[in-house]
Amino acid sequence: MANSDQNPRRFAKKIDRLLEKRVYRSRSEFILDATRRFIEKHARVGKLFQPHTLSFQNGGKPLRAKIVEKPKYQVIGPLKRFNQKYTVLSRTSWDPSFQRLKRKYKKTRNERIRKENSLEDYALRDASWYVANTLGTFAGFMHGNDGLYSWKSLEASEESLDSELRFRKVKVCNPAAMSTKIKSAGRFYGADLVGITRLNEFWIYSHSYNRLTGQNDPVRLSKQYKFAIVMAIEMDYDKTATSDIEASAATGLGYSKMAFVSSLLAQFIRNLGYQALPCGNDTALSIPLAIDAGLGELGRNGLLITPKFGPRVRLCKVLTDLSLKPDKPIDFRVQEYCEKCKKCLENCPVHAISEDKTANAITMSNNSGILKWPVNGERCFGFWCETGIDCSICIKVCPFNKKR
Ligand code: B12
Ligand code: SF4
Ligand code: SF4
Repeated sequence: MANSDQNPRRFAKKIDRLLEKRVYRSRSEFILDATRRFIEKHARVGKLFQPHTLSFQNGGKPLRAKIVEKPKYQVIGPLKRFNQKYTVLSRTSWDPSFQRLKRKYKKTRNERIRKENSLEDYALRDASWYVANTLGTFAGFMHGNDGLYSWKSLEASEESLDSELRFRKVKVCNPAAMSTKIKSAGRFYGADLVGITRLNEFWIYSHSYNRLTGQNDPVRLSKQYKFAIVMAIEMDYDKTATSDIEASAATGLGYSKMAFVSSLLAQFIRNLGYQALPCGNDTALSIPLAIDAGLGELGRNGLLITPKFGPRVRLCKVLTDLSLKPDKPIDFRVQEYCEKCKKCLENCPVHAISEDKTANAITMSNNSGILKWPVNGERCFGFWCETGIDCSICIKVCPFNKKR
């Protein structure tokens, strides 16, 4: 906090003046806001992230996260919104070339259960996906706006003693203070990192795809949804390090937590009188939203790299019309580090990760217009089907993936 705030009497008077002016409604609101400003100030000079980045030496200098005005990715253009129908996962339900792979996946999985005696591992793994696969509509792998990801509250207000709450809309005089509250609620519900960005419409899917019905409807979001609250959920370090059935259990638990955390945060916002759309993998591209919200940078492995957990996180988001103060992107020299490192490229068993950057799509499942190391999702998914389990090698081997 500023020097003048270090004298307790002057600090108390300052709060009183601000309360009189109605800048803040309570002392705790002021303190929360001052804490937020303190964190921002120190993150800007690179102090806060130092413990997590110290071990990454670049010519002897420790890498530090700086807050920057613009995200570090390069838009070459033209940008076009991506149709969810063309993701590898959607293609498993309509593209004939994926049918053999799907059969292979099931066969290998059954064989592994029989021959490797891995029934218990798969049992643990499948159970960790339970919330995602039932209440979370496959964690929004398909369409959104369903189950826990419903865009309206599922609570029957007439049955709730607390329903009065819904008739009072909270006035937002200070979007920064509201952002602090939203972030602290997100963490309270279980998110490990929370960031806020203005919603860039290019990251919204042009069409959603329902893998059960084959429906491919345009995504038409009202302009009122100006902000995305992006949340990262850490996945278990030791389980991810197996990069096998146990790693998939960590992934599944992440998916179940996504449905839980995003639906609770959306309900909190609705209780304040605003609209909130909880999203898993549906509706929008999570990685560019997370980068815009200051959670990290894009790595060569095609994943969001965070200063605290590296790429070992799952992402979900809540889109809202609540007035918030967006965060700024960060730079901790991931792109520069990836130029030399190449560990993900060297360890990917099917060479799905690229040597060179391009802004062109390398398969029908890539978007174009952004300069990045493209990932061949067809090869990646093909490997999962060969092994009967999804893969996490490019998370495991990344030097930014550190045990806390
Ligand atoms: C479909 C999908 C896949 C497909 C591949 C993508 C494809 N081509 O279809 C398959 C099933 C193979 C897959 C694999 C994996 N996935 Co995946 N996947 C998705 C999903 C559901 C949709 C992404 C999409 O639409 N891709 C199609 C086009 C856009 O792909 P693309 O052009 O190659 O672009 C990729 C990146 O460059 C980036 N991106 C896209 N546009 C832009 C724009 C800018 C400016 C930037 C900077 C980046 C960026 O996002 C895309 C991610 O696939 C997202 C969730 C979501 N809604 O974002 C999770 C997601 C990206 N996957 C995730 C993960 C972790 C994985 C795996 C490690 C598997 C695992 N163990 O969980 C591997 C890693 C593969 C890799 N190295 O990229 C996480 C990433 C978390 C993180 N730290 O970033 C996400 C966000 C899911 C989640 N809930 O957390 N995935
Ligand atoms: S998840 Fe595995 S197969 Fe897919 S890109 Fe990463 S290392 Fe390669
Ligand atoms: S393994 Fe190396 S090259 Fe790949 S994303 Fe991590 S730091 Fe970048």
